[in-house]
Amino acid sequence: MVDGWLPSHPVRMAKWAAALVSMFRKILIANRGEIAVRVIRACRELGIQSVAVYSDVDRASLHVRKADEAYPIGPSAAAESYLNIDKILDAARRSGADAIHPGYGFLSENSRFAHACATAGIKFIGPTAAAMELMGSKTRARQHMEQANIPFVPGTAHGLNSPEEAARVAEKIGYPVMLKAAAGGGGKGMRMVHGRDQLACALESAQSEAERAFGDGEVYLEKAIMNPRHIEMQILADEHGTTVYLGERECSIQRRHQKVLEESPSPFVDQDMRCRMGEVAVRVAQAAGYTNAGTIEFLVDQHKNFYFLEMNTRLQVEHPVTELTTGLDLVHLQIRIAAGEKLPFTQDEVCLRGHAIECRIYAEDPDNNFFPSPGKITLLLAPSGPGIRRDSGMYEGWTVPIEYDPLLAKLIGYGSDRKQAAARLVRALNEYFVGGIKTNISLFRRILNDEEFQQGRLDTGFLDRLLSRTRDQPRDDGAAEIAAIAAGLFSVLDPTTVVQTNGSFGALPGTAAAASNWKKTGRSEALH
Ligand code: MV4
Repeated sequence: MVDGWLPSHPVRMAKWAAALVSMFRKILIANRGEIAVRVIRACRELGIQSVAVYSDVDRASLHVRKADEAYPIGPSAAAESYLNIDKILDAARRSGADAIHPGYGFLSENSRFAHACATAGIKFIGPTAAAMELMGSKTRARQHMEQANIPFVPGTAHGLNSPEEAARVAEKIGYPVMLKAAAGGGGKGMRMVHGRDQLACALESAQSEAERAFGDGEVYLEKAIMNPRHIEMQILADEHGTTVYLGERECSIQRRHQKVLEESPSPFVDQDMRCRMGEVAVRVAQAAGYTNAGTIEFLVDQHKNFYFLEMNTRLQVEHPVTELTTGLDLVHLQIRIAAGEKLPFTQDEVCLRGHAIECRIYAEDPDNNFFPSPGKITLLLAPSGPGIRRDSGMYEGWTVPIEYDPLLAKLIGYGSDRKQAAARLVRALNEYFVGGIKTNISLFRRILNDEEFQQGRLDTGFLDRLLSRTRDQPRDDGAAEIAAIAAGLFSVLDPTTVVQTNGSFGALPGTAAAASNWKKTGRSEALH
């Protein structure tokens, strides 16, 4: 019953075990890929039956194979399957599931879904529909938090009605300012404005972009923080009024608002700052009446000032780095909280140990502007070993579909300090081989070898700077690459054939013959 290396008190553990009587019998996972597999694993460990749902193109996906049962929910288009509330609730009813875990993405932050689950008498493993709705609007959340002494970026807590109003506020707080969609997130409807002359035009385009993207054109204004860091705080809240924070995650390494590498702890955050950020995060969650796992995002400036940005009302992709540094299992705890249990530890008992770094392995081509690279995985050599965790949704022979997010797997390095975590990660990345499709694995070697990264000098511009540095370097004419391909081909071709074609490439006596047949076959497979 121990969830990690928290001190285990006999009395508390006995209560914990007794509470299991009211635990769910069967959980439906309304998701796919690595996160569905992650939740299935937690269910299995807790003795709970798991139910997968799948779209047409996902019928042979890993989550379908790993779950106890699986239900088809329709065509490949997400809108007709993973985003279809009726179909998912229908599968839940047919399977007799008493709870639904939404994972991340898809319906995970849809308050109508949470509401529909409650109406159907199925427990949604996450916050209430009301808490999700409050956090869905940045301006509403901001108004709601005004009493709770939360540090916000200076700006407005309501939508702008005119360019004149925007200009008055901008004049007061000083340019540059940021225009943001109230319903936004992910940078949609966001504009940086450097002066009065750009303001009216930017406001109009931000409003129409927000209207198109979210069906809500409300746009508000904040002072722009230059070269900020993105640091977020994990919280857990039970349904009995206890909220704790579990340390931060440094998420500044992003490309086009897509996180690429995350770590915990942040190299920028000291114990005092962590404590202050954690207390703010707990206040935000409590002011929202929040329950279950959640994340408070902060923008952090160069002077270590931090500002509440938004709250993510779901389990996040990068939750493993927090699991490794706290020793807690966040999915176990989500399920137990949803089942009505009290948190089995206090804030004082949470102890952070070591360092964890996560790489998001995507099916995309780093040499072609990170374009998606779907297709069949012909060969898969997966790393493991000391300090390595791999959460993966792929297997050899599986075809990566084009229809969904291209996240294939997460590779997490853990060590007693940042240097050891990074070294283990580099070692594991070099062991990783995914044949048949392109992946971004090579990008992580570049990041981890970068001097600024190694010094922990990160901000949200880090990755763009790294990528433009290498892009500007003169490329060779391809001769080295051609030579490498030729060498690879010759090394796996039958030496007798090679001699017939060109005697000069004949194998030296004893070397080719001595080479292991296993090695040869492996290389040959990899070249297909
Ligand atoms: C900002 C900002 C600077 N100043 N707000 C981008 C996504 C959205 N959730 C918040 N974002 C930002 N808000 C102020 N007042 C800079 C960003 C930003 C950013 C934030 C987090 C991670 C990556 C980012 C990349 C570009 C801009």
